Amino acid sequence: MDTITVTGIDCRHFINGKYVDSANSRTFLNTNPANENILGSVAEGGKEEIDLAVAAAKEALNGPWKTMPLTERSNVLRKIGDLILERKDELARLESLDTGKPIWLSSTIDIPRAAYNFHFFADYMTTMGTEAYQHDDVAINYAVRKPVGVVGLINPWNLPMLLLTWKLAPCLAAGNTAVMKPAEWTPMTATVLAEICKEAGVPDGVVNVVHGFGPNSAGAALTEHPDVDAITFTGETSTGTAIMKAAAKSLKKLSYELGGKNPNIIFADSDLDEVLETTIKSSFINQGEVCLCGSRIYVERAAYDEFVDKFVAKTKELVVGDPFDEKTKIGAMIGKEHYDRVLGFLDLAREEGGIIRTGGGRPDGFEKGYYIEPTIITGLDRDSRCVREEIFGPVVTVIPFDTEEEVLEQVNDSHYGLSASIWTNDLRRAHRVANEVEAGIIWVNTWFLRDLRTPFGGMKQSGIGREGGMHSFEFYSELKNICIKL
Ligand code: NAD
Ligand code: 6OD
Repeated sequence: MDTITVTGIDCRHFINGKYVDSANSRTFLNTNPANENILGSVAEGGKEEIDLAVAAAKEALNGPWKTMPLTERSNVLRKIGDLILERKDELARLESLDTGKPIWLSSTIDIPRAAYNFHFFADYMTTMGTEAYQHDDVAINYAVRKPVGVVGLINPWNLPMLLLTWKLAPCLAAGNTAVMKPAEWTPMTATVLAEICKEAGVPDGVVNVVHGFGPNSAGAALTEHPDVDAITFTGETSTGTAIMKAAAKSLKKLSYELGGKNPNIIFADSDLDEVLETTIKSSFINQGEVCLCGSRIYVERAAYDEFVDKFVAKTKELVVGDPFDEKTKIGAMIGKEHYDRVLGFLDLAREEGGIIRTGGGRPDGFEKGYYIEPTIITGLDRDSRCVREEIFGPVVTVIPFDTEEEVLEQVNDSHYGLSASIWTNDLRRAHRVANEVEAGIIWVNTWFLRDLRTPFGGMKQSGIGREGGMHSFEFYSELKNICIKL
């Protein structure tokens, strides 16, 4: 079969330490969203390949991985991080080819953070303790942490390597084995990651990759497999529902990082220059294809006109274009289907009476590629679909508010509850509002400032469970209580 040819990346499945073709030899095409050129073909996995990968992962649970001393396992994780950094330029290039994101972004955020995920958990895993209780001279109880077992990692396309490593590093730190199902649009860095794990000393069968689609394909086969003990999933809320149904048959442990419609709440007393600089990022970075992007912006009326004028002016300066051009701030959307969906929301905004203050469609000068201008919409009311639904593109709505109570009521009127940014110089108000906003992650006077020890995840339909530091360990391990009669 053909393999991805651009950089010689082999996009067959990686099972039990080896590249494997699909049993039926089926492949699917991988396209560069920036110019619509075909990059190569990828093996299309299904039930047979998932069966093979899960069997390898199950067997590896009782192999050398099980008995490897903690410090050695920690060193393996550290080495994975080192090897990611050694191949940083190559990985950044692959990530930008697959996703259409600007190369500056892959090389300064996606890939360094992927390495850091391993370096962080290499250290963190050595600090984890458990509890012990003595009951007079009668008994002593102590808890030991065991791996959950075979974990299925199902990944989206927006931050492919960053999010896959965010799952894989703690999964391995806790002694599990993994079957990874990368998003069908972004197969390349997952394959390289599996190779890197092998080179770093991860025994065969511990890390496996099966490429393919979601429903009726590799994703569904993984979620239905009776020997998969847990699924960690990042993606759309509706996919989360389908996975939960499938996983219910064998009562798998689930961790969900899902969609969001995150509010930015800007009070008039905040430092407008700082607000603007960060809001440009929180609105448009990665083409707005970050689950944490703030796409509903609420501005206190006293600052509204000034904010909108300056925000529009700064947004017009953003260069949209070739991801490999250093001037580019905004690259291409992931693919045609998503591009059409986002354009559909722009049409809807017009129909719903929205005023497009800048952007609003495809920029001039591109014959190929899925480019969309960064777009600011005002004049929409709270029931508009553009204000309520996740667009996952470079599109934000701006709405004025008069009181704290009013803005909180609007902000919380959503099925989503992933993150929020609050901008104010009043400490009491910052705390009061942060306390009331229904979201799992709240930033005050900043955005996407990450400390990997802290709980990460969403409320309501934005997620189930938390990851990060000990929260990741809670998910990727089982506590066993041992009671010894004295
Ligand atoms: P998606 O749900 O369409 O796909 C994600 C993954 O799930 C892919 O690998 C896909 O093949 C697989 N999949 C799809 N249907 C499946 C099924 N029935 N069974 C098993 N697997 C299945 O999501 P996407 O379009 O790749 O990503 C965008 C979405 O992800 C947005 O909603 C975004 O908000 C969300 N997201 C959330 C976070 C977070 O941390 N909360 C982070 C990144 C992205
Ligand atoms: O920073 C992280 O750990 C994380 N999970 C980011 C998610 C971004 C969503 O698109």
